[in-house]
Amino acid sequence: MTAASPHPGSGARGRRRVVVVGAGPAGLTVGAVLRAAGVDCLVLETESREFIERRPRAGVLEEWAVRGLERRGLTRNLPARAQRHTECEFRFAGERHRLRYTELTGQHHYVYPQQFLVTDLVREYADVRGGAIRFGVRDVRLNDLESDRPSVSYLCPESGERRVVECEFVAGCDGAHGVTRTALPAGRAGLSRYDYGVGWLALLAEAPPSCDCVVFGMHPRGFAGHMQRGPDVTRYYLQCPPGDDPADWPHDRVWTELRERLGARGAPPLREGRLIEKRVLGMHGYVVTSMVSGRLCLAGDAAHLTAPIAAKGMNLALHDAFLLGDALVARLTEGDERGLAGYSAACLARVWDCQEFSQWLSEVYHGTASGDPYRAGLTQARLRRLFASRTAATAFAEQYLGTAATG
Ligand code: RFL
Repeated sequence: MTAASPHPGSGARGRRRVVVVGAGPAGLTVGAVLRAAGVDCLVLETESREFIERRPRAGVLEEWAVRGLERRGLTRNLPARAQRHTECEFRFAGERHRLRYTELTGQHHYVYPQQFLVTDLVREYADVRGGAIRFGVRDVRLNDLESDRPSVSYLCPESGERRVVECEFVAGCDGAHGVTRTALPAGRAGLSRYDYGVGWLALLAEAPPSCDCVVFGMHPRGFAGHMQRGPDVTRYYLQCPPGDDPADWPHDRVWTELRERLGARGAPPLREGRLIEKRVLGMHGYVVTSMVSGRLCLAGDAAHLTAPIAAKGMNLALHDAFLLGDALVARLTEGDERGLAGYSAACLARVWDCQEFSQWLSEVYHGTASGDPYRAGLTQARLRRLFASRTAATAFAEQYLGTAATG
């Protein structure tokens, strides 16, 4: 990506102070913060506006993240549309166990589907704050990132012409499959990876929730999860072999398996519905060990991925975006370098905290079905401790709510 011949066939050239690559929660939040401070920027996105406003993914927002959005004037619709969650339920050995995390910590979760948040952020960035955004761009390339005049180029969707945008900073917010991470110079930015060795069949059902809270089912046949997304849509997860084909999971097999794994004494029956999304996620994580190189700053999934085990990815993306947006504003309006200098370390403290919690929780979810009696024994010990010790339950609650993390 940092080739010597920067923009072959270059056409029109332009100039902005910041180019943000990617219009997900991270990129749009950075853009909205920049626009609120009057900083000129451009957001580039490969998909269409309609597509990103409908793409279902995450749904759980931590309270500190909502407060952060609120402080930046980014919660126009959220208070009216988000649900407030105060407890979750673990089901194992045929019994239900409630963990009342709000009672323990005073903090709660919000359930607000990612596509609602993205819709709000696009509107705020582009329509309200007048931010420039190009949808449907192709072949985004980054150049001269180590100089003080970096540039980003892309193919214009209408004309097919290459446009070049010179800038002062590039915010790499293009998710797990984007191009900005690959622009980090080899050898300088370390990448560490972890593979959980399991897959999750991620499902969206056109059905009301089957319980009033998030449910985690630990079963000898594998983990199963239930998460509300709205009055008529519910997300379910089923542990499966990594690389399984979603086509091997027809409607009846899915619901039989969910009933089995989420079954417990006194549990309300599952409310079945048409499956509108069915995809297998390989459960893995990675962390880029410096999120800044020259004039490129990464944020969100572009810099780190946490498997959706603990529902952390969107929250981490927002945490990065708050810090990056504020740091860029300080640098570009007052010449204050301190935010950018500490940016990577401040983000990574929270990122590693979430990686560690995901590992711990993964063993709780997956040990029972591992076929290894030692791992199954560890799972049982962790679950017993959670419900025998208020201190252990509070420590879990703090990590689940993201209040234990520093930064
Ligand atoms: P995104 O949301 O992937 O946005 C990146 C954007 O960049 C675009 N793009 C490019 N644009 C320009 N040039 C390129 N070369 C580009 N390549 C890509 C993409 O089209 C996209 O619009 O990254 P961001 O902003 O860092 O946000 C991260 C979150 O989306 C992610 O962490 C969460 O969805 C993870 N996640 C969850 N996180 C939570 O906090 N709570 C949850 O409950 C939760 N559930 C989930 C999840 C992720 C899931 N999947 C699909 C992996 C459930 C699932 C099923």
